[in-house]
Amino acid sequence: SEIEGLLRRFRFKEVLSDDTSSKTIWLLGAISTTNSTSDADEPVVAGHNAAIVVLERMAFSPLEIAEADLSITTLLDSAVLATAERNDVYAWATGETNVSALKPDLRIALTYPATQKHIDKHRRQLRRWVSETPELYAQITKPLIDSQPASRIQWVYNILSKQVESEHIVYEDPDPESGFIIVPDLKWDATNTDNMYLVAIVHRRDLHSLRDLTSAHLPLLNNLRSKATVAAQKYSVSSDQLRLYIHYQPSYYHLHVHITNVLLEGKGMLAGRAHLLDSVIDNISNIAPDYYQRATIPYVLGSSDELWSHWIAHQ
Ligand code: M7G
Repeated sequence: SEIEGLLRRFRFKEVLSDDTSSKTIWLLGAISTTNSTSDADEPVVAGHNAAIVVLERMAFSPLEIAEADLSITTLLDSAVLATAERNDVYAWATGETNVSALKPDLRIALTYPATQKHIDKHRRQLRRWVSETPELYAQITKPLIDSQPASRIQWVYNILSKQVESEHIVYEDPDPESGFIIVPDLKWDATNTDNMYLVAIVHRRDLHSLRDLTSAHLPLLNNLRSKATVAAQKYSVSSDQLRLYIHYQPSYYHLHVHITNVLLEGKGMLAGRAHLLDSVIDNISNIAPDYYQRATIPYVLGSSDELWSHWIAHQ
């Protein structure tokens, strides 16, 4: 096959990244345009001979699940129950099963020729925590938000002006002050309600992030809280099955709220980025009307985030 031919000519250069939770590794290498073996040291050139190979261990297939009893038998036969441990009622070990040899258990994906963008996207990022005080917000973050070109959130304006995605609107409150539009998020196929993922985009254009919210916006936030419930009912997801949160930092600086089924779990809900809407409302209502102007907010930055270099430059 074509992919096989390309993979045979792949010369490994480096591991770009690996992820233990998805059991995936990303490899960078070169696929030479000639067939000779003498060019083993040929440099990897983005957009030319560069190739990214992704290896992913596959989930248990329906067949393997059906044959799970067989897996246990072969596991015991292979007598590789190494590193067995026991603690109270809990016991664990590692082993090998050859049931999987009957069917593919590895997925290979290839990007070739890979551009520099492809390579950067998959290269492991450095990550670090920053602790954003109101002063650091004013010095570092706010200038960057203010300098964002409007084109970054053109897609938001397209939704609000109903030029795009209007046929998918799940709920709209047209009030210019306390209104918003709720649409299925890009990440959701809008079919499986277990993964329900909606996004509420507010009509007013002066709220960029969590930092801008004060008690003046409680009517908007409370309105959104209750109408999100109405929107989710269209997918038979009830009020107590919803996870509503605001990202800080968000990718787009126009206030929006993530509305998801509580069954859905993912990176977008990690501590340090997702701020629950209910807590936001409570902090503003019951702790201080200017809570988010006074709070120190910690978050994680990745080295490819635009803010990263601004924090480094500040030190
Ligand atoms: P965010 O908190 O700014 O950043 O959320 P994140 O993308 O890093 O989570 C923006 C949300 O809007 C995300 O959940 C995106 O999947 C979603 N989104 C982005 N775009 C460009 C679109 C779009 O064009 N349409 C819809 N419906 N959702 C989008």
